[in-house]
Amino acid sequence: MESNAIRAIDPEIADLIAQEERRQRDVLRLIPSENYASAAVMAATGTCLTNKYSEGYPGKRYYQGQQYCDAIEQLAIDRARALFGADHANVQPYSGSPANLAVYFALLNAGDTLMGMALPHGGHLTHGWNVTISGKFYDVVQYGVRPTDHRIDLDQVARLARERRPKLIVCGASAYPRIIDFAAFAEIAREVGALLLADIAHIAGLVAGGAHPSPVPVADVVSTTTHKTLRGPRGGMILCKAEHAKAIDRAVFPGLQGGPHDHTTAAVAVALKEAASPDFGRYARAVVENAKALAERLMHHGFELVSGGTDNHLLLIDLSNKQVPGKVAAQALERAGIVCNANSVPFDTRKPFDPSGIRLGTPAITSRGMGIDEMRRLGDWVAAVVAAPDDAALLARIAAEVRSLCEQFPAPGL
Ligand code: DSN
Repeated sequence: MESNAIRAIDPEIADLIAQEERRQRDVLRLIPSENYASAAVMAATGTCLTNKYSEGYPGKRYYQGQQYCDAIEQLAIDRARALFGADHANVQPYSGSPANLAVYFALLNAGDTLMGMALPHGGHLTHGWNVTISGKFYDVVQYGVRPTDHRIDLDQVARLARERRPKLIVCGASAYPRIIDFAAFAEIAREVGALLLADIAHIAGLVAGGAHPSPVPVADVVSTTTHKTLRGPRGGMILCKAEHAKAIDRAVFPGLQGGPHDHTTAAVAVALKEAASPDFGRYARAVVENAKALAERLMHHGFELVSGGTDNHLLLIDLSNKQVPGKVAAQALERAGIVCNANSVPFDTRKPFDPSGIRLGTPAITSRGMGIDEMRRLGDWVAAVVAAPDDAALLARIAAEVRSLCEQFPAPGL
């Protein structure tokens, strides 16, 4: 939906946006952390709210002129609490990484012990990985998956927790295709006197739509982004038990951030309203059904899936048996109109920038209305590309077929 206002001032940027829009229409977008926000969500981000400063919280602001921003933020908070059944919601984090940092700032002191899932096993940078502030400011202990079945090793989690007595345990992942047993994490946290943070950035939409168990009843704090399976604008959110509300709010503002992005807050409110509809529950279930169908088709073609399949929105494929590095596969797939990302697999022997795997997800293509038949076609295309990543004619033919499939399933919001 091109804006004439942008073209009038800056045709160069208008052209680039138009080309990106065409790209999003014409390709199969399989990066599991991406989606298509609705036209309503995108429209809310492009409003006059971008002009306002609202440091503070509804009813307690530092600047005047807040009658509408207060109402907008309160609606977003109320909808987040209702959708997830949370005592308290903070909708101001700029995205997932600052949301997690705010949680650490609220609950930990520098040097305290933080336990999270290792990045190469599917965790996230902000869960204590050594190159990040979370890895540098805290005494980090990392758990991972079992070599035998690639499931989170809860025995290891319990053993490490007993040995190291972390103040905070983080569960949640960026590249883990299975259900996370939040209740088991909560039990371990309780046993060792730790607090539990569940980072549901990837699966928030599945949780909201009832397609993945919710951590809200058992975790002290839940963090998320708003733009992945939840299908909102780029943003973050923290849900927590009432007893942590003050500390979380203080850590977000003034602890870590300045004024909230009110245009994003409005778009978050819109997305939360959309996510509360029965349609969204159907969407969340379809995301998982599609991921399972794609997994089955790929396994039928001899692909090795980390953990042997999926329970959620993503698939992690180890391409070692195909003798094609992840990056080569991802680049060839993009030439065929199928966009994913190269990804490390657990116990990878290759480097993170040139890993053994690829990560595929179904949130965006499911938002286009694609279903089981399209997943089978997609699995066949992926197999053909990985079998012949240098065959330019084949890649061009598949790209044309992908474009014609995309025309049958219009991209929402574009
Ligand atoms: N970059 C996100 C992802 O792709 O999973 C996580 O922050």
